[in-house]
Amino acid sequence: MPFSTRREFLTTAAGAVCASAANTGRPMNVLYVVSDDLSPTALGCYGHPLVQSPNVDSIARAGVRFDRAYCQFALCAPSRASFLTGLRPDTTRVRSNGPDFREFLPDAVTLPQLFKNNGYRAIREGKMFHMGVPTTVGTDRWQDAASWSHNGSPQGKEDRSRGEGRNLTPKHDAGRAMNYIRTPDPSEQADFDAANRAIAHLEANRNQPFFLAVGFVRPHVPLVAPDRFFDLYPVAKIRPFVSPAGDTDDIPALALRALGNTTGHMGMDEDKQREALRAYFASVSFMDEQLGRVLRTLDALKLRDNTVIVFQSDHGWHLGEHGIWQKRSLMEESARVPLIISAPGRKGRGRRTRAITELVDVYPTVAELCGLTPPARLEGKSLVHLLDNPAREHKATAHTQLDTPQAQGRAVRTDHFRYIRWGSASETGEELYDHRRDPREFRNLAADPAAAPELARHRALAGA
Ligand SMILES: [Ca+2]
Repeated sequence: MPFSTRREFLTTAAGAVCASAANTGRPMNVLYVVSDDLSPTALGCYGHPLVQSPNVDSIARAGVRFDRAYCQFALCAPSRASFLTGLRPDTTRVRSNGPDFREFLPDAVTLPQLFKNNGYRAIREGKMFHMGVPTTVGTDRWQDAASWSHNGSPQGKEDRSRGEGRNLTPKHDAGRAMNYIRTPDPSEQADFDAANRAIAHLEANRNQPFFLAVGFVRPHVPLVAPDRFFDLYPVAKIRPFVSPAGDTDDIPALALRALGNTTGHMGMDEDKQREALRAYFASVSFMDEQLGRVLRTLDALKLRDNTVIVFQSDHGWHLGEHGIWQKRSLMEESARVPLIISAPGRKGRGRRTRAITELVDVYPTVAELCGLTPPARLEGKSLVHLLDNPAREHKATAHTQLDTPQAQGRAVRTDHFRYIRWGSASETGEELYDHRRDPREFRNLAADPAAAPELARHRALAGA
């Protein structure tokens, strides 16, 4: 615990105890930002050569960038139920985009709820728990009212937005179709509204402790962004991902079936893939600009020195690697997430960590940074030690799950390997990738006798 003197512990308006920022004596606030379906590979600070994300990058300069952070489930609802309760999917039992975690865990204390219970204003604007995009944008379905002092649902036109565009994969439903719109007016978008609302909350709560959660829906499809963001990415500059010939030949048939209709480039030829990438990058930059408006207000109100900022996604996203797009895969591109944490006074400022970490670790981390006592049954491990010393190790394994109508998948990531096991009533399949030699996971070693010892070790690590 970084705060030693009693003086640094303050009582909140409601008399609950929370930590204060050492150098301000004010309670430690939280700005918690989740960008939906954001791949770490599509951010400037994570090394993308084209993508412009100056505001996300600014958080990385002020905090620690996690290079090997993994989600617990490669799908919206299960992942969000997991990191917001601090419990793994097998505990929340949310394994699809349908059930509400309260059906199984009525007494869970969620991350925002912990803050609310400790006298904070716990404020939601946008997608935090599951939200069907575009179908339930603007509603508070699944948003767990018990977690919030304010439960806000920004409005957005989504695929009903004005502007030019096209659906590159018309056979897919609205929540999956690679549909994009170059819209003339940003103000019709939920993320623009979310930023407006977040700014108003910062101004209204500048003098009291807040946990402000902002859930941006971009770059989840439909990929809607103002024209000028598309103009940042001329298609001639965009290079679709090229996998080696026969790349998917060694992926188990059950795995390919489990991935469903987001393989084979979703039927998009190279030109369409370029258009899809452009629209995705434009959506990332549009989201980034909304984030920037919120950060500028935080700075204008001089709140940065006593505010923890967490920026993350809910899971990764394929951009054509192995011919796969979107989420619902257990490969590195879908399991790995962007995670950046900036906390006042931490020694790791501006550095990155390669420690193996999980999104289930975020809850105990934010609680510790604010001096709050989290529920005893959390299943993650605080990352605070990495914010002071990013060179340290954290965990030996990261676990990601995926259940689809075709199969159940379990993956474990270790320092050098990714192991994936698929199972259905009648079939199984395994994948093992050596990240030292094959970071793009082109060669499945599961059938390679030379890899048998590592296969056995990872089977055990993946558990039952
Ligand atoms: Ca998502």
